[in-house]
Amino acid sequence: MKDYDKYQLREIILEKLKELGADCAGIADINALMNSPSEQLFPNMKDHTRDHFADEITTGLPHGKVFWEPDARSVIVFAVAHPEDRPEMDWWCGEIDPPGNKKLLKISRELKKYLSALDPDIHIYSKRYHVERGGIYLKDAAYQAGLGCIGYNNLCVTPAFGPRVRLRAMTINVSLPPTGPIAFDPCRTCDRPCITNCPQNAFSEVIYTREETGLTHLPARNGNYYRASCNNQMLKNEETAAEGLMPEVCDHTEKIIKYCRNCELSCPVGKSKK
Ligand code: B12
Repeated sequence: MKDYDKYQLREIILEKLKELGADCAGIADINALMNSPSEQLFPNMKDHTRDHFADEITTGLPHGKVFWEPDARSVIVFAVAHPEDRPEMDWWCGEIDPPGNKKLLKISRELKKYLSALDPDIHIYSKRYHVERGGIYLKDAAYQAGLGCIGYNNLCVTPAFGPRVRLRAMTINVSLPPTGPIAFDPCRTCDRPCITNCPQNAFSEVIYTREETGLTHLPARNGNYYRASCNNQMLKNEETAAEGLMPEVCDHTEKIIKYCRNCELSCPVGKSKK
């Protein structure tokens, strides 16, 4: 491998991500992410609705365990903003990825191409979306990379865009200086419209406690996010989806699924930013 200054390589990566269209990016310490709060809670979750691909785990690991490439040393995390006035970025066209996901994928492909050309000894791995298929817990990663904090809405809240971002991660075989966590907590002084605007009251009951789980970091901070209720809304969104055309992703009509985003759209953080 070329003799890089680690800070220099980090800047090259973060600059390139910006150039490729990422709206936020950072580096997480891989050790801080091994056995992160989400990974610890996962096997003890009280419901496992919507664990995609649970029947076809590709990592060979127990369900919910994160696969780390043996030579991975740092985690690159980036986000693409999904502003309220561009709702189509989050719309599924049947089973076809929303435009926002496609953009994230394109950025990771381009970054990989760029770094491999820069130095063939750099190994960079695109992490899948689902943990069952080799992904990582993206909110924990975003927190560690300094992209934001985990709010009362159980989402990563960024200073510039609030929670209205979608995340993606890659691992790299170079130990880079982490860019996070950062001191940022807008939720402390907020009256939490994210919680009151949930159509399924998914935040209305404490499901997990520190005592019972042994964890300091619980879903939605107070252990009051219930996945099954949230998922009921997603199922409703699928059932009520109307046929339509999204020419930018598909050349024929499909069900256009617009999943609920109330917990992110009602968050006041970063609202003035486009
Ligand atoms: C499965 C999944 C779902 C399931 C279940 C969600 C769940 N939380 O259980 C369903 C389908 C219901 C769902 C719903 C939604 N999802 Co979803 N989902 C995922 C997925 C694939 C895995 C999440 C998971 O299983 N977590 C495990 C459980 C155990 O953890 P948890 O409930 O999240 O709680 C943990 C964290 O909050 C953490 N934590 C809490 N406080 C702190 C503090 C610190 C310091 C740290 C380190 C950690 C931490 O610890 C908790 C465990 O104790 C991720 C992608 C990924 N690979 O990470 C996207 C993801 C979390 N979803 C996302 C989004 C946007 C949504 C929705 C808004 C729907 C939509 N329109 O896309 C809703 C919002 C739900 C909510 N408010 O939490 C985004 C979040 C982006 C962001 N800004 O944070 C992600 C990251 C996908 C992406 N492409 O960016 N989702």
